[in-house]
Amino acid sequence: MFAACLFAVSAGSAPWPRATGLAQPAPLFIDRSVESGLDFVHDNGATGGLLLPEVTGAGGALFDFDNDGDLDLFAVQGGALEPGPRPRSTPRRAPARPGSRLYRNDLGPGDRLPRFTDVTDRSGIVATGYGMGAAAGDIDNDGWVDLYVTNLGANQMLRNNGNATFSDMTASSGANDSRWSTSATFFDYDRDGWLDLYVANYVDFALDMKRECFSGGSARDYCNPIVYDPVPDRLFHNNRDGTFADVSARAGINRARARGLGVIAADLNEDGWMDLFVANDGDANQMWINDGGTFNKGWLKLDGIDFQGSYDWDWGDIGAFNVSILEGGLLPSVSVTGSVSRSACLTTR
Ligand SMILES: [Ca+2]
Ligand SMILES: [Ca+2]
Ligand SMILES: [Ca+2]
Ligand SMILES: [Ca+2]
Repeated sequence: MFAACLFAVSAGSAPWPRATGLAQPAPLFIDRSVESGLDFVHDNGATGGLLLPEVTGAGGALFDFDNDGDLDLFAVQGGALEPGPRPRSTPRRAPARPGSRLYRNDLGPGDRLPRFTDVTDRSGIVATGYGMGAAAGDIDNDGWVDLYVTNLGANQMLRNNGNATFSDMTASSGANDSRWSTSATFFDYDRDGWLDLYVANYVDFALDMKRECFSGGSARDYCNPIVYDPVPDRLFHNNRDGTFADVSARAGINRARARGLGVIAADLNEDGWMDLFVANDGDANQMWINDGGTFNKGWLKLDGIDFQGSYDWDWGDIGAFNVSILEGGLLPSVSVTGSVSRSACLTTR
């Protein structure tokens, strides 16, 4: 049975109470990026054209690419979408080097602060597309974690060679998707011991399709994504030989067309088959229950009311921008975060 909890905080309503005369607690987190060597600066490429991709990126991946026991970082970069002068305010600092970057974690014994070194060039990674996200997983079971990069345009499959270098096997793998992909996850949907790949796609967009949109005050503004048609997601089956097959139709995935922004995989109903939760932007989210290799919309019981797997809590165009699995309970929980003002959590019991 599923139970769910919802909470919403309006950013424009009552302010947080202010503590008076009390010692402020020490911060839980301190930004150590620069001193740890993480000099990455994301560039959304904004030139004043108000292009939708400028406000959708980007993510990254924490994974141990060199198998030394610490997490390294792949930071996904945007870049220029069209020529033109940049507004003075963006980016705050120009990226020192183009493209997505791989940082090796050089944390040593006794070190309290990680030290990251940009090893992109020596890794052979050339990821200069307009990036959105990345997924990490060992696609060939050789013990070295590989990487998949989602882009506005062609994606990339990067095989970890096990010697601190990567090979671009996008073409030979057959796991490309030239649409606007945002998020991806590796998971073994058919339980054959080989990681398969789910790619969440967003909207049908190209620079020659850009539209002018206006805010309520009639000033030009970024378009609501509903201006653009959604495109279906894609499921790739790992053929165990370095290639992948598009099984979206066979698995039932392409029955849905929605503006996907985030995807996670977990066995939500504890039947031994990995399920999916896809967070969409402005569209109903999707919970796909894996029925032995094909996917059906799942059901969620919310305060005694059953919701079908595609549900929308009437949040209008808030959508869901991030999903993550929390493993704290008896069963995985899914948290869906839409913005700083609205969020929801779904727990399974
Ligand atoms: Ca490492
Ligand atoms: Ca591998
Ligand atoms: Ca598999
Ligand atoms: Ca399941």
